[in-house]
Formats: sequence, C-alpha cells, structure tokens
Amino acid sequence: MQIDILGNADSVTERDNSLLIKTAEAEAHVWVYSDTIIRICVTRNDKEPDESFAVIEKPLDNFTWQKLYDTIEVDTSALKLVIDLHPLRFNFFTADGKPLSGDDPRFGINWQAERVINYRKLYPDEKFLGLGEKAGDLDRRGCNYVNWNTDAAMHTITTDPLYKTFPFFIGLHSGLSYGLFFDNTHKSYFDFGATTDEQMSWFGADGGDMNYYFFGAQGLRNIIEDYTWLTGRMEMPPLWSLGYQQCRWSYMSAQEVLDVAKKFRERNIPADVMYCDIDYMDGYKIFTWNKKTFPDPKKMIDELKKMDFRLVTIVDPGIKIEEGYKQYKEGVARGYFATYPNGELYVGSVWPGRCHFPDFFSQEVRDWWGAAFEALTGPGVEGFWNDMNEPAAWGQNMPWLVKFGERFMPEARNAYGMQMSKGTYDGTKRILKGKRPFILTRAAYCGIQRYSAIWTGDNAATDEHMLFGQRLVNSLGLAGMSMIGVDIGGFMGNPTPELMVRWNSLGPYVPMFRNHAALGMTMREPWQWGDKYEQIIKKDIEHRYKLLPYIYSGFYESTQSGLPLARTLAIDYTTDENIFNTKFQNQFLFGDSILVAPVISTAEMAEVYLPFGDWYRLSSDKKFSGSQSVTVASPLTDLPVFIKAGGIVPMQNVIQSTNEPGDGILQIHIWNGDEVNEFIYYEDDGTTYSYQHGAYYKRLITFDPQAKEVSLSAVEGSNTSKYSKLRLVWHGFEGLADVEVGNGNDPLTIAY
Ligand code: MIG
Repeated sequence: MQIDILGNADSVTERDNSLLIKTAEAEAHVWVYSDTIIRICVTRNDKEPDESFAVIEKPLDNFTWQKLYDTIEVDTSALKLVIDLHPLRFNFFTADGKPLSGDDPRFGINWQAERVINYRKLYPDEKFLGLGEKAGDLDRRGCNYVNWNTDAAMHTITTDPLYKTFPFFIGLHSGLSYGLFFDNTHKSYFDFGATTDEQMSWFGADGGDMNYYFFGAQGLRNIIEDYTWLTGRMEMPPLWSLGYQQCRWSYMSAQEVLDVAKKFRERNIPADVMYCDIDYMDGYKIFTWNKKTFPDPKKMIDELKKMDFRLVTIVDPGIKIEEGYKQYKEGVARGYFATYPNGELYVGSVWPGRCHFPDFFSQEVRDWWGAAFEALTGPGVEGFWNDMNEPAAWGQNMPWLVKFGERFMPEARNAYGMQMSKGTYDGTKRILKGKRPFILTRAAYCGIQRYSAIWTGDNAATDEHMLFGQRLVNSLGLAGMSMIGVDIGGFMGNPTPELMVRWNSLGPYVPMFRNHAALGMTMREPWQWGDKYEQIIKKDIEHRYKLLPYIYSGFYESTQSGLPLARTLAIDYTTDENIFNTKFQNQFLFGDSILVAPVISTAEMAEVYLPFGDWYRLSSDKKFSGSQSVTVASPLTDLPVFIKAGGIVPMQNVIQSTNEPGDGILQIHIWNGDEVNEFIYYEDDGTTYSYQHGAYYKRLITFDPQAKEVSLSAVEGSNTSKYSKLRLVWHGFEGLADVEVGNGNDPLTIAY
C-alpha cells in the first residue's frame, strides 16, 4: 500500500478569501473564520471543499498573512498559524507565540489509499476532552475511539462506538487550551496517545478530506462559544419538555396511556409528557395509528391535554414495503429511497419487516417526510422522537454500496440521523405554525443542537450505567449539547427500588428528565416502588418543577453562548487536577451555581470534591470550604448537591405541570458569599417563537454582598413576568427574613 505524506509546497496562491497551497500529493486550503477559528482543508479532490452538515458560518473575506523564507504565517489578533512549506506542515500558536498544537514534523497529514490521517505532536501534560458520546474517563488521554453511528443495544460502559458522531475535542496543556473539529462524516478515528508509545496523537477517516477547524480561544467557555457559533445553537425548548417525561416501550393502548397520565394527577406527582413508543402504529408503519389499540388518537390526546399532558410519538426511518401504504407507494414512485448502485431499492429488515430507507440527504425527501407528520400533528402530537436512525436494521451493518443520492453508506452513515432530524424539525415546525416542536434523536452529528434534543440510547439498570450516563451528558456538553436525556431507571434490566430512587434524585439535574424502559421490563412509574419510595421520587420530581425558572434561564444561556446546562467541572475548574480524578469525574455543575455529585444507590456516605470557593449543601445550608474533598451523608433522600457561595437560584412553588400557573411568586434564592454574583433571568411564553421577535422578559439579578443589596435590572423584552411577586429567600445569612415585593419591569434594589 502506498503512503502519501504531504511533501514540499510547489505553489502558494491567494484566492478570494483563502490560501491555496499545492504539493504533489494534495492541495491545502486555509480560511480564517474569526480571530480564534482557522479552517484547514487538505484534499485530493478537485471539487471545492465547501459542503458541511455541521457548519453554518462563512469564512472572513480576507485575512493577514505573510510569506517568510520557508514558512507562511497567518496572524489574527488571537492566533498564529505557521505553515512550514518544506514539507507542508501546520502549527498553531497563541498570538504571543506559545505552541498550542500542530503536526508531527515527520508524518503530518498523509494518505494510505483513501484513508486520510493527521499525526500530531503530543505534549507531555496534554489532556484530551470531548468527542461527545464516548466511553471512558473525562480525560481521554491514552484512549482511542471510532466514530461510526451504531445501534449499540446492550452496550456496556466501555463500548465504542455508540450512537453519535461528534469529532470535536478539546486539548489542554501548559495551561493553554485549544479545540479541533474534524468535519468529516466518514468513519473516523481518534487516538489520544494510546497506541503511539505516547509520542503522537492522531486522527483520521476512511475517506474524504483532512478538513478541520482549529479553535484557539483560551478557556473552555470560549471554545464552546466559538464551536457553537460555527455549528449553531439550540432554540428555546418548549417549556413542557423540561417537565417530567414518562416513557415506556410501550404503553400499548390509548387506555393505558390515559390511565398512567391519570395516576400522576391522582397521586399529585408532577408530570408533563407521555410517550407512545412503536406499538401505537399499525404494523410499525410510520405515520399510522393502530386502529384497535389507538382507535381515536385525537380523543386520546384531547383527554391528555385536559390533564395538562403532551404526547411524544416515536418515528423510525424504515418504511414498510407494503402495497397500499402511502409512504411506501409515494417513496417508490418518486425515487425517495436508498438504492444499490444498479438502481435497485435497498431492502433492510427492521420492526415493520422488510423496509426501504428514505434518502434524508435530499431536500425534496426531507420536505416529503416533514409534511407526513400531519398524521401525528393532526390529532395533536407536539413531540417527535427519532429512533433507529444510525441507521439501524437487523444485522446492523448496511452494505457499503447502498446509496443515498450520490452518497454511499460510508460517507452517509454518520450524518443520516442528523439529516432525518433536520427533516423532522423543519417539517413539524412548519406544520405546528409557530408552536415549538420537541424533537428527540438517537443518532447525531455535530450541529444537531440546532434541531433536536438527544438521549444516550439503550443503557442498563445498573449503578455503573447511571454514573456513565452522567459522564456522557457532561462530555456531550462540551460539544454544544444542552438538551440531553438518559433513560432514567435504565432501559435494559430491572433496577432495584433503591437504584430507581437514586436515579430519580439525579433526574432533576438531567437536562431532559425522562423515565424509560424496554419491552418486558418491570413497570417504572413512580408508584411502582411502594409508598416510602414513591414519596421520595415524588419529592425529587417536585424539586425539578421548583427549579424550572432556573433551568429555563439555563437553557436561554445555551441559546446565547452555547454553554450547556450540565457542565463537567472541567469547564470552570480546568486547571484543578482533582476534578480529573476518576473518583470525582462524574460531578458537574448544573447551571452556574449547583454542583451535583452522582452517587451509587448503595452508598450511604459519599466523597465529594468541592472546587475552589465556599459551598453550601442544598438540603441543609451547611457550609463547606472548597479545594478539598469532603465525606458527606448520601442517603436515598439526599443526593449530595451543593450551591456555590453567592449562588442565585430562581425557583417557584410546586406545580403539577408546566401548564399550571402556580402561586405567582418567583422565589429568588440566594446563598451568602463574599463576591458579587450575577444571574440572567429569562422567561417567555414557553411555547411559541415570539421570543425571537422581542416577546420575552429578561433581567439581570445581582447579589452584592459589600453593598448588602440584591438588585434587578430593568426588564429587557416586551413581556411582563408570569410571576406577579418576587420573594427573596436567604441562605447562610444570619436571621434574615424573606422579603416579598411586587414584580414589575422597572429596576429594583433590595437592601438587606
Ligand atoms: O430496537 O422503539 O433506543 O428507546 O424504546 C429497539 C423501541 C428500538 C430503541 C430505542 C428505545 C426504544 C426501542 N428502540
């Protein structure tokens, strides 16, 4: 096999907005996207390399570069790219010349047949974070990974690959940070010093171009902000999707769905969402309803609405081959399905039996798919769950010669779920005429945050999966994902009552709080565990509803800066070695101020690492000093959760669903501290897009311990608050009584 390592540059040409450097092996394009983002694409195709599923921004029109004797230097105010011309190698530095990351001088970028690889320098203290939904520790140094979207049913906590592809990682060394996004949908590989005797790191793909974006911003917040600027940010989720979600494979009939919903109301356990998994369909045909078991979907959904429940229904990509079935007939007639190279339609078997698979890469097919959701929105469905879109079929490895339009499976696979979700999102958004659809997907590629929430697939009912799930959420956050769920309780297997209780106590802090279980598993609703445990679970779900004002504001932040709601401690405490200790690596900040330490169900005591600063235990207001680990009680009734000193957490009273107005009081909880702290509070109607046209209510809450006051800025946006009163609730202040004031739109200062 031949190896083509980039050799000497033969020519350097300045083009409209890029540099083009040619070698005998390939040509390299360089663009600058911002002061902190530079893109390099080294290609052997003559096609212009400009297509991306992930990237929504365009490069700058021009940038500064200079040719020195044997190098080219590209300078932005924050980043310096030094391109060695003999041979062609790329090295990134900070503006003041500190090395960030670059090519291994010997091997750099090269091809072995169609396989393109980049060997890079490895720094002795270099850590690697990210790659989204990946097994392993927070620091991925010494590990290697493959991206190949897979229906990883029965996966363990070491299985790789899983369902999604996020070829974006963050490197840390010498007190510096950088990010690298390899925008290539082929099967890809990342090796963080695992197999090179710790001499190099490398990444590459089975095909396509060496096409990457280098992020030179310092600090993880800035890198995430840049990455989500480039690939887009989420929209405000519908408020109802942030309530408690009850799912199961499957509630088998309309009656069962209604019975479960009714039980929540009878037992005063808050909830917002019921799900229909695959059995609501007629023979698993997408966009149909089973006439026997779901005879009148509209009636069912109307009844659910009367009880303040919304319904989410599942859709799979596989379209059943059956005469007379609309989607089958139309899809075949219009050539909308994946084919073999000779034009024959590809057939794979999955739940409905023999199926064809839509070519979601085509806009026309996506439009057709999107419009078909009328069958679900008509009766009143507002949430759409995209499953099996790796794509999965029995046997799990669709042949590589299957084609979606011009794209063969090896290039299409990792983006298929993304394009299906895009079709679902665009279509349902159009049909719902101004209401926010809720989209959930299992397979994904970078940029999915623009269209959909994700969940981490088929986990298991074990303690280690509970902790693993949290690590996945924390890692996905670094890839700009905020709206993430894990199957609470575990999909496969039956949790012990203790595990169920413990997992539900983590639930308020999982961005999407959804309870789900596989076919044949024990029932999982909160009342299935005996009265004592039902009461604990109820309290935890109530706690979620109390926190909704804080959570909703947290999601607003995700829409603005891309910062996720659930944040690995590495985001804010990057240089603290303790947070990488495997004992503490599952801990995370939920929003700005809440530190959560997941604990297995059998541990009555837990060792928790508190980073720099002072902390208060949420359940007791007991104060702890940070930069140390503490051992605290962790009974099933009290997960170790701490609030950062100075923390501002807006809450509300317990409501039974997000449709309920509540008592009209916004409680602003403040934990004492020495430093000024701020919180951006945000509200809107929770269901429409009017917020994008100014219909929202946003104000800055400032806690100033020196001035001894709490102030609220004037309201930005045209809404008034849904809370007519504000109540300040003090924690860690001696003898301060709650303060209650009217809530208007003018600035307000409360001295204490
Ligand atoms: O082959 O729709 O991950 O959440 O309940 C299994 C049935 C198909 C896999 C999903 C799971 C869902 C299940 N699905």
